[in-house]
Amino acid sequence: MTTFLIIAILLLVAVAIWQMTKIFELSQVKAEAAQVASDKDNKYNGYLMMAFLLFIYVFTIFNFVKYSKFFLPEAASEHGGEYDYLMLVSFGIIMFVQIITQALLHYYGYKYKGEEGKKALFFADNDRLEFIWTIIPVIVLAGLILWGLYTWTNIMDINDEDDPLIVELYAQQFNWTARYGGADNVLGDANVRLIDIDRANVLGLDESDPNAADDIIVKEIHLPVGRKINFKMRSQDVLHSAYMPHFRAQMNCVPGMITEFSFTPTITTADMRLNPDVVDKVKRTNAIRAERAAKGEPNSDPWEFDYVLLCNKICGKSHYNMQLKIIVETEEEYNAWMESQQTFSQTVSQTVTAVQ
Ligand SMILES: [Cu+2]
Repeated sequence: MTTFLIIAILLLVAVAIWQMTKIFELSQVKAEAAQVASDKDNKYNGYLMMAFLLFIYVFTIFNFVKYSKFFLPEAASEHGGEYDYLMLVSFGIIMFVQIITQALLHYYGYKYKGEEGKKALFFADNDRLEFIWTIIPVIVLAGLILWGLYTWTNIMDINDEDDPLIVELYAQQFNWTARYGGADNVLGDANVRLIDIDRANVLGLDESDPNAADDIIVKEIHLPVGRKINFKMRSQDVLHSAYMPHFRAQMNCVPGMITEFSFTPTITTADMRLNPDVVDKVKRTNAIRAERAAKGEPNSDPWEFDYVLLCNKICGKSHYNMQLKIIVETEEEYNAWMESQQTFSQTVSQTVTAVQ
């Protein structure tokens, strides 16, 4: 009710101001037609054009200075650098064109402002001009698209060369589960209809498939640095999207089919924590968290950087919180971690004994 009253009062005040301006305008009417813009009005608008141009430039620079700290740090995968470079060049071209065209647009608006006695020139068309402004974008865009397609094909060339590690990412509302192929690096068959929570078969592995027995199901992904990883994505319910921003990787997870993405991690978690951009981000975040802790608010524990797998497709109410930690480590550390994990057959037999 209070909100309604406030809105009503604001509306009435707005109407009153509008009416008062109208009265003021009417009282200013002189003998000559006040509706026709005078030289003074045109000059004023011309200056406003130039002021707006300045505003665009200052605002752009301000935003870059203030918000570029939110950019992702250096890419942590082999293809990531190429991807970032393509993005940087695309943005460079867009910025260059934007700066030039805005300057021309506003400057000509100012230069050719209306003046008493000045008549606009009628100009039907100009073949040379049309040719220039068609051919330049055609060449630039064709170059960008070809380069983009080349990069895309390179990134999406998923093959079994160089002995890749096979990792399954399983999406469901609202969490991720990962599965490794075990000693044979081959994932056992799985089907959503075989899911049996009571027997810890959370991913629906086919127990009759010998490849499934040594599979390892985990809630934290460990990746050996420098080894090619082939991810195979599945979804249990709706569309999800496996997004690993630090590795510049994203692929939709579609119910009923297996999608793939492949990359080679190049920077370990420990090394990434020393990256100046990451150090800076951790410092800023922990300053905010310390403030929260002082006020006794939640989410105030000190934060440490980790790679993450996120969901980048709005899949329901807890979509925002669908994430899994990724740890990139040396081959030895990875092997040691893998040794400490239980295989699918071990967890299933344990559950069966517990139930009995
Ligand atoms: Cu999701």
